Amino acid sequence: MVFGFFRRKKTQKPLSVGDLRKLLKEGKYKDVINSLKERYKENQELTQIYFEALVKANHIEEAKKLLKEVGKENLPPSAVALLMEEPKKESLLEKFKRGLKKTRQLLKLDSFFKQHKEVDEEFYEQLEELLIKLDVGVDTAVNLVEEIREKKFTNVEEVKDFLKKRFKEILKNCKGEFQLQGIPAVVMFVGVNGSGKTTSIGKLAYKLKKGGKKVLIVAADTFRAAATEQLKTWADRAGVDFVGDREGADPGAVLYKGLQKAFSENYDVVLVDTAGRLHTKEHLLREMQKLVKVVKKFDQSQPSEVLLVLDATIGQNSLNQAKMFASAVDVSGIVLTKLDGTAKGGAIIPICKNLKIPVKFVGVGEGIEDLEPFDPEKFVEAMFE
Ligand SMILES: Nc1nc2c(ncn2[C@@H]2O[C@H](COP(=O)(O)OP(=O)(O)OP(=O)(O)O)[C@@H](O)[C@H]2O)c(=O)[nH]1
Ligand SMILES: [Mg+2]
Repeated sequence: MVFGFFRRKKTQKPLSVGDLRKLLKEGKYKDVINSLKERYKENQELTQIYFEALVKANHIEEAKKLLKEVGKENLPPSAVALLMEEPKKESLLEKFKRGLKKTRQLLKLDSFFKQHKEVDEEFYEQLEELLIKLDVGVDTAVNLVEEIREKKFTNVEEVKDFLKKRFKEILKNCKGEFQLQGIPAVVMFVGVNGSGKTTSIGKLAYKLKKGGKKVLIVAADTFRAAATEQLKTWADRAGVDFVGDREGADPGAVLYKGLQKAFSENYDVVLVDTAGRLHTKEHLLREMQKLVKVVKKFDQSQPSEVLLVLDATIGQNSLNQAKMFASAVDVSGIVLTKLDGTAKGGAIIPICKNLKIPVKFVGVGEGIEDLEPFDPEKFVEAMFE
């Protein structure tokens, strides 16, 4: 059987130039690469097709090597141009600005300060209203306006600068470094359903992989149908390895299997997805505790991080969720997702003030690059710009 399989493969006719071009057109770059890997040097046409497939499949290093080997004059100019194109890098400030677009547009923070010329009673009242809409919390809004009154500013710009300074001071207490301690470092993601755990794992896996880490994703959410499939898709997108099982499997057993692989195959990081909903809240929290125990069986000092994923669009309501999870497991950091989907960008302030859990990452969109470490300075600048 096995021999038959190999024989069949060996005697298979190589794909023709026409077939290869068709595959290219259909976007089946991997098939083209596999078919030409051993024979792209046979003639220039095959080299060109191979090069184009490498570029389009984002195999940048191999494409650059081939370019150097054969020279750009022998390769299709459009593919060469595509390869040389610098991907437009968005700065952290730009990313936060994009993430805070709704907050900025709907609340018109910037024009608010431009509109007002005088620091008068009307200004104080409108400022308080604005801060409440921003979801910084009523107490904080009232207190900040009180502080501003006491300062007796005469210029609106001074008020804006003062507010920026105070926001930064408050948020500085919530800045926390993402910790990867131990090899492998185990990072667990917890949070209610729909908060963005799976998506954030995909984004973080991609980031870590780009940073040269060997990453394994483990699907310990076996409760929801399609959860494993969704996570697998993210693992493929990020180009990292994956361990999962069928729906309804014991999450602890899946985690055990994943950790066995991670500890024996030299992984640097293990990212663990967990369920967002079980039969009851108590059941969910107990499950999280059980998963932590499984991790500790492998290494008492793990998990390196337990990240609580909170959806920014629900604003301050996320405080209750946070308290619930923190009552069951040692939450070490927060991932605040969907900042781009809300005008309540200021909710990070009460989250920071009340929870005293550092915000480690912020999600600013659905794309694979839309996760950034939380930087209070840039965050506040982006909000007011
Ligand atoms: N706009 C935006 N959408 C996001 C962000 N993060 C996650 N989402 C979306 O939120 C939805 C839920 O995200 P998931 O990652 O599936 O959430 P989850 O916590 O894994 O949910 P369960 O598996 O049901 O527990 C998806 O449609 C995501 O695309 C973000 O930063 N911005
Ligand atoms: Mg999920």
